[in-house]
Amino acid sequence: EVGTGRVVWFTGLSGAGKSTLASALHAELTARSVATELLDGDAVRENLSKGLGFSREDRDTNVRRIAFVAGLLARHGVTVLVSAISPYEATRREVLSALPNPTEVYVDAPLSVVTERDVKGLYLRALAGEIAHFTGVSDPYEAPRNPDLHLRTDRISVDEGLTALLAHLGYGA
Ligand code: GGZ
Repeated sequence: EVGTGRVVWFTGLSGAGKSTLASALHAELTARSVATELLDGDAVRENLSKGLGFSREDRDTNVRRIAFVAGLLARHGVTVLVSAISPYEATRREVLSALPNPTEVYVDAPLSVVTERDVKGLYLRALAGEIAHFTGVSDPYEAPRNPDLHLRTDRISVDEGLTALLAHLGYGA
């Protein structure tokens, strides 16, 4: 094994704030000269996982691909920030347990809040029945039972979330 990489895995509903927190952490760690890479659900699905849908099988394939790449990077000393809904507990357990220095971050906002925010209008469409298998509406989200860090994004600001992350990961504020 080369270096001391790690994987910070953000899981949660669409619109809960995974990407926002991961990119804030990415900027902060980069400013501190920590070699950091971001594997974000959206970018992954446009490239590495192009063509995959949202069945359980496709989501699990997506999550396993992300974990595979994260592992390669982490083994070379990179701090990898993963942002993906990753709704299935068993699959998260499987991939996280195989990664070096994994941290599971549950980015948690109640469905009522993400539905209210509805940044991309996806919840409105999902609730209208226009998007099948939409996480939290017509598809499951299995919340982590024992996350390393649990961030209630309806109660704390992005800045407070970032501070909690930095502290948890062992970086001063
Ligand atoms: C959930 C969906 C769906 C369905 C499209 N269910 O907020 P977004 O828009 O930008 O992020 C969501 C993204 C989810 O992709 P992930 O790769 O993170 O999911 S998983 O880990 O389960 O593989 C959302 C959009 O894709 N999106 N359709 N049906 N989210």
